[in-house]
Amino acid sequence: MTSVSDHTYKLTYFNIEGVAEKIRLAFVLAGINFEDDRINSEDWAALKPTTKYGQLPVLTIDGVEYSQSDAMLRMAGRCGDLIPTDPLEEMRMNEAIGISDDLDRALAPGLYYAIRPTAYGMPEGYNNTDEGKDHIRRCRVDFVTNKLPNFLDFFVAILKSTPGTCIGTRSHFPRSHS
Ligand SMILES: N[C@@H](CCC(=O)N[C@@H](CS)C(=O)NCC(=O)O)C(=O)O
Repeated sequence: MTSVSDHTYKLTYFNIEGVAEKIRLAFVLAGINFEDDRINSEDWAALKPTTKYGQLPVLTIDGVEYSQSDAMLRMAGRCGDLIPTDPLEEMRMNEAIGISDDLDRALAPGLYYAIRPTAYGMPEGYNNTDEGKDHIRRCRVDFVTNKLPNFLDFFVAILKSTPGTCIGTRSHFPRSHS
């Protein structure tokens, strides 16, 4: 790939943070100009079948479409010199990303039972039943009471163990979750 500024970038995603915010932030940190293309759910129905995996985000570079948010994050990091060159520092960076992914997984049941119960083997409309509502409430209480405090402790420990930025002596990928 030639210089970052020789290319055009369009990041297409929903108008939420979700899995794209980390890429938006990495682009900003990397100094890469990009079109922040935010679509609404009405437009998504028509767009979905045209995407490679039926999912967003899609990153379009010079008219070519790429998928998978972590791939985009690492590309932005590589272009913006945000990835530590030292392999051990890079491993620490990936460790932090890994624990962030674990947080996503811990959050997911309380989110997806509510917005797409079929993704978790429940019938359509489960989220509107008394049983479903109680299930969602219990997942969320469990997340906030038991899981989130552990993750916050992990992140505090990571931040305390590093000077200033996050890993090593340089900035690294930001992670952001809705
Ligand atoms: N592993 C993929 C996951 C992408 C994903 O789950 N996208 C969701 C939004 S966060 C999506 O497109 N949902 C709409 C649908 O599946 O119809 C990534 O990180 O890019």
